[in-house]
Amino acid sequence: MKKSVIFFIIMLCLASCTKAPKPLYPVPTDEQLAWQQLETYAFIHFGLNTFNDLEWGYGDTPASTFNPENLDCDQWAATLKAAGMKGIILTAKHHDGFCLWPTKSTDYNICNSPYKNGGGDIVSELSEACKKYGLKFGIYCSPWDRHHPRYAFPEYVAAYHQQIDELTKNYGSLFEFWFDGANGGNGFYGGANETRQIDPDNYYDYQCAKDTVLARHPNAMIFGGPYQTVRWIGNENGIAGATNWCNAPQITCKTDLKINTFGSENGTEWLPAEVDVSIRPGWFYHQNEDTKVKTVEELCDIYYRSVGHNANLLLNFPVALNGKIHPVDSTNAVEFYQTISKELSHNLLADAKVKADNERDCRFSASKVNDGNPETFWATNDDYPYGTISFSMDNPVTVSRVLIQEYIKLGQRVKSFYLEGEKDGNWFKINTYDTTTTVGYKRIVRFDPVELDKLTINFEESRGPLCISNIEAY
Ligand code: FUL
Repeated sequence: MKKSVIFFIIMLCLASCTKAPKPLYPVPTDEQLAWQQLETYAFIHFGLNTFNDLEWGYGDTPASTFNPENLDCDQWAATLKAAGMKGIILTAKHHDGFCLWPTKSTDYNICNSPYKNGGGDIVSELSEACKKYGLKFGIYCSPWDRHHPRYAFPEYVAAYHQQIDELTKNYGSLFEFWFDGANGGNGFYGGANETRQIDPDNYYDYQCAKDTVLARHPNAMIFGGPYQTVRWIGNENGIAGATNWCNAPQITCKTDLKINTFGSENGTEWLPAEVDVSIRPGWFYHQNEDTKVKTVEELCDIYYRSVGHNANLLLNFPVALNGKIHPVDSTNAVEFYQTISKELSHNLLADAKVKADNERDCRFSASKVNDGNPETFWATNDDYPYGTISFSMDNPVTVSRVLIQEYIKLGQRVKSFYLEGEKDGNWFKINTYDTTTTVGYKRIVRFDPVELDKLTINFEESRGPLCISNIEAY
């Protein structure tokens, strides 16, 4: 064939292709997208509180009580890796003000503890262990400081920024920086023993804090404060909203918690949610909670209600007095990961034939939802903000989970959907445990096992044409 004819045919094909749907704002940044793909990572709460059986040290506990005898950050990293965690966030400083690294900002730090005769640096040890085990590393540095004599005055803000400077400069690449939301109240404050209140949105100079973090770690997410790039889910029970938008208004320290939990369909910011929850009742280790570690079943339920509800899961491990993750916690966490991996291991739709009632064109055909490529997606026409997609199996299968992902680079769209099955020509609605409203990056719905030879997903309402990149069933 002549070159000009081939060129003509190519041009004809391109002309007949419709365009991809326009983005429906807000949309994620590349960094937010990469962060959402992490899905599960761990928190470590460890510090003076651990050695004094406290959750919120008052700020007067002597540094000399910090004495882990067999501290082993490799054990933390190895355990958490085996539990499927993609990274670890460490409480470098909690509200009591005690710093786990040799900071120059205060003498209330690890240099004045017996640990390694004052020569230790746990932020460095954990950062190294994370590198060794291929885990990302993040830092929590509490803005509230119940020890510092000048808390609530400008001098503390300078000290806090010095801490942020040290932590962002000396410990390698960070994937997240946590500004906790607990702020002000009573404390030691250098012996003043009083109550001090501040305005969290303005006192800490969060703008500068964010600039420092992002200048050195452009991929890092900011948790908390008025310039956050990811949002708190609004509770510490491990549960994201049944409806969960990444869209939200700009959140400040004063925003209504409901916005944190559900996001907001008309929100103008892309603020994906993070669910933080501890594997024990407390964030720090207490021996009397050795019998209260969350069971594998509870952890799986948390997974489905967080990752399965379009949020990241930040699962906390309170490191014990000996400086290690307790065996009950590690056993349950690893078994939890194995259970979820097993439950979601064999996608029953991988080879199914797919059909939809509306397809934008061949580049956005229904078959894109099970081609294993997250970059391709099924899309409907601009005037079709709904759609039905069906999967036919060669042989009947038993299903109890359906997993759906939107192509969120173009915005979160789906508002409601429902599932139907067909067995021997009889259709039935599938009653799910999980709500079938929003989808976003990921929605997993659970239901009692049903046998079917056809599965249909009816997307009833969407903010615009559908853009679905992946559908799986287990
Ligand atoms: C809260 C803190 O007050 C808790 O102690 C814990 O650190 C949790 C993750 O955040 O706001």
